Amino acid sequence: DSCPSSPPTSPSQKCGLLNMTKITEHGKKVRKNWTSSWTVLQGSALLFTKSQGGGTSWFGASQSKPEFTVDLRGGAVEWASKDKSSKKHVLELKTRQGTELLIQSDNDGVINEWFRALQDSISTHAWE
Ligand code: I3S
Repeated sequence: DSCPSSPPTSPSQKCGLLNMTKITEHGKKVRKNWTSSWTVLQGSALLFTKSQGGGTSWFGASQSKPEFTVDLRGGAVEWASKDKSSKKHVLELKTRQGTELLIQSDNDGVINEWFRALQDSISTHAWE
C-alpha cells in the first residue's frame, strides 16, 4: 500500500522513507552523511531519491530523479554491528561494486520488512 504503482504480487517491489548514509564508496571509507531518502526497491535495483519537504508520496518521488542507485546483485545485507552506528534498527548493505551503506528506520517493523525484501531481492537475482 506504500507503493501504489507496483503490482501487489511482486515481492521485490517496495518503497518507503528511510534514513541512509554511505560509509564506503569504491572500497574507500567516506564520511557519514545521514539523509532521509524516499527509497524504492525495483527487482535488483535499489533507488534513493531526496525526499522533498517531508513529502512521502510516490507521486512526488516519481517526479524527482533518483539521486543514487545501488545494484543489489552479488551484494549482501546484514544487521549493522553496534560500532557502525549509535542508531537503532540499522542495516548494513554491501554491494559487489565496493559500496557500503547504512539504512535505518526508527520503526522496527519497517526496517524488518526492508531486511526481508532486500534479502529476497539479493537471493532472487543472485545468478544474473
Ligand atoms: O560513525 P561516526 O563517525 O560516529 O558517525 C557519526 C558522525 O557521522 C556524525 O557526524 P559528524 O561527526 O560528521 O558531524 C553524525 O551526525 C552521526 O549521526 C554519526 O553517527 P551515528 O551513530 O548516528 O551513525
